[in-house]
Amino acid sequence: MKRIFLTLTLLSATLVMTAREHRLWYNQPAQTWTQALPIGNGVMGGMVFGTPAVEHIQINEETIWAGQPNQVVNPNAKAALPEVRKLIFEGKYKEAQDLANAKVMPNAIGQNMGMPYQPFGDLYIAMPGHAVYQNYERWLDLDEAKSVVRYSVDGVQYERETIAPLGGHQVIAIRLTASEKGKITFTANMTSPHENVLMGSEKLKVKSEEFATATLLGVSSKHEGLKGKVRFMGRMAVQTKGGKVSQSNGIISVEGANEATLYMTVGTNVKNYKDITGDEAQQSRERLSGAMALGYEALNALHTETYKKYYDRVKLDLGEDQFEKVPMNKRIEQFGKVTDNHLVATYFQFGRYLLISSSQPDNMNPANLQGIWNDKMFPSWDSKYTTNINLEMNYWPSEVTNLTELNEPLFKLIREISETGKQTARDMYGAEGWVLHHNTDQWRITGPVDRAQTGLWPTGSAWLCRHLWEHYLYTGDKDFLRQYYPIMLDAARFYSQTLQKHPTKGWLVVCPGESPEHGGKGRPTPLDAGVTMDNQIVTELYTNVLEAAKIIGNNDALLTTIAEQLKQLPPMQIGRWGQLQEWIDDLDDPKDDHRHFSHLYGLYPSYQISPNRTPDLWKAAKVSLEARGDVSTGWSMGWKVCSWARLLDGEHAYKLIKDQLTLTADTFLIFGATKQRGGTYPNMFDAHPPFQIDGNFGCTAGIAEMLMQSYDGFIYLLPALPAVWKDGSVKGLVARGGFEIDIDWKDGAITQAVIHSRKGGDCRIRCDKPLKGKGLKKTKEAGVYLLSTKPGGHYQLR
Ligand code: FUC
Repeated sequence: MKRIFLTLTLLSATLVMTAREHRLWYNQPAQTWTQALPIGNGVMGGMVFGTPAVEHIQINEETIWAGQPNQVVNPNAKAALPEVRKLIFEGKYKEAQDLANAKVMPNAIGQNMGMPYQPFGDLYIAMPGHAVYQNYERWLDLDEAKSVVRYSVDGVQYERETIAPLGGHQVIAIRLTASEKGKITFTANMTSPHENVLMGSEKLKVKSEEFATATLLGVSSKHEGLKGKVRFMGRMAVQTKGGKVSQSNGIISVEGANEATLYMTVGTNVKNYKDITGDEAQQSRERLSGAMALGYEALNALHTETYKKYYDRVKLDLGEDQFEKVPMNKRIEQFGKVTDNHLVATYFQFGRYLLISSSQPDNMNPANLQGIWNDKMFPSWDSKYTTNINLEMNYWPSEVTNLTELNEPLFKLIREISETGKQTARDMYGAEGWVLHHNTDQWRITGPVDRAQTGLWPTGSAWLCRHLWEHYLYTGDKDFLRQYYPIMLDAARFYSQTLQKHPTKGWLVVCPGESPEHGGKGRPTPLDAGVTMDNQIVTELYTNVLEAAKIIGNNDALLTTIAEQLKQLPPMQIGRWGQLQEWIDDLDDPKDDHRHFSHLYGLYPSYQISPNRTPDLWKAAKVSLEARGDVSTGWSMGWKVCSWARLLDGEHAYKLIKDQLTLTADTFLIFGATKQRGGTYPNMFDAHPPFQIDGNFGCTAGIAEMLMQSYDGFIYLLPALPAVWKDGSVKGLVARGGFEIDIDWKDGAITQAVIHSRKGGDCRIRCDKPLKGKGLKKTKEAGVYLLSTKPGGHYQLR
């Protein structure tokens, strides 16, 4: 009996281990970069093409950026800004814009506009005789975070497993196996698109064994007059079972091995945003030997364990996989026509996978505009950090989908720009505190870039501060709040000294500011004063600082000032067609379908607009969003999923998921010939177009928001469930207040919910359907229940 039980247990354990829940599966190699599959550990990123005859892995390392430590501030700005403000207040917007472009913007005096993130290069593995193959398949396994390629040649089955291991070893490892002994024969080499790279070779001692390594040394590019000074060294070596290994001219050859693992890494001289005195050769040696000393099995075990620690926290089941054998590109293509709920769950988990793979706690940089995956020397928008929505959107899923530690590189960036932003505040505005405009990069620039009409927007700093406060709300970590409070306070200090009294309205306003990146009807430029989004952002920062001060017991003199100023900030206004006004004047055009709908910042990510507290504004926000339309750029649609979820309209949110999961053809766009619309590439990357990762993250957060929301002191269970997700379950979403939420539902109604309380405390639950559970009390308000929890308590509701 005992033995039978043991066998059954082992069997079910094996079944659990082998059950594949989510993968991106294809039956052809990638022809293009947006068909290749991303792997990453936040430091190293790889795009695996899976071509049998010549495997191609495009390689990134997070610190390879053009240029060198750098700041951009126009010394004429301080003198010119009062005049720019005056012109705006006089309604001379065009003149204000011209003056700002001539005197305020750093590029007016030949300074650069921030540096691009650049690729390392490419790794190729050529296998002679593999041009003709059968039984081909490749996939990205989201449950185990690995890429697998499998095919056969002359009856021998070959397999390549590629990982970018988590757990502190910054390499990419490719294990090549075959169903027969002695069949692994290949040559491997690295190339780079950078100029004047040097190939080399070197012996590397790993434990007591010596390995031949091939190296590639390069330096990042000069850009907009700033010399490239990031030195990088790629390095690779191979471990084999059987066969012969040789190395010459940067090429590693393996002949007749039973099995081989190729390890590849990159070291750079970047120590931090202001120090590039590191030793790239030494770092590449250390990275490679550390991983090789462990060996593939141990490296992979550590990788899987580390990965699962994050990934397994949330499970989403929207139904069985009906299309397991349909390649992912086809599934995306047919999604608008057939119901494929499993695809939505996979897209959601892919978003979490991308954050785990591009934003690890000890990284130098947070996930950039493309995460860490970029094959272009000069990618769109430099693949840097756009802070008028894109960087923030990358981190929308981090708390709610239970990946809180992955915020760490974002918090590090905020710490660093709060240093560099002091100089910008002082030199540009003559103000204390710190400021960030609409872009930053590895060098943590904080001055305005591009044209005044997009770049002269000084509320990036305040927006980023909301991530600090929200982290506190989710975790209740007072030490964290104490550590970051000075940064929030100093961000507020900047506005406290730069807000202007509006000459006709009397309110205190940000000026110049703008509703990114467009102006109201009849305005020649976005440059303006007191736009709704700026008001909301400053309101939120001030409110959070005052709240935080109470929690940590701070009584800085500034608090009195900002409490006073808070009362003088412009309120949100409802305009002539019932819309939420985007600008201080009623300039909204009902035909405006601009991708940014910044005045709805107050609806999501913020919750200044809510159905319970501000029902009129909430209705007005709906009117605005309805008018904006659905189809747009990728990130805009991801944001709309979140926003429709906050408008408690699951059907409209789902419609946007369909719009987002529309296959984007991988063809060349002839400039001007095609109206750009967003969608999803065959590899599930979001298409702005081109690829921008924010859309993946925005939609992931939106899916979570459809299932559970938390603000106004409530936890909403299934607030925006579309009819098509009739039955399902979600486990491990996180609500503000530190509650972990599991929900099961059938026919659209909750069958069970479990609240796991991390810190104890009361929670109010809002749910349309009647709920019962131990300790759950009905309140006077219909559909609202009160639950008192203990730290570590689990509460089952039905
Ligand atoms: C903002 C957006 C663009 C793009 C860029 C990276 O400027 O308006 O659509 O996403 O960031």
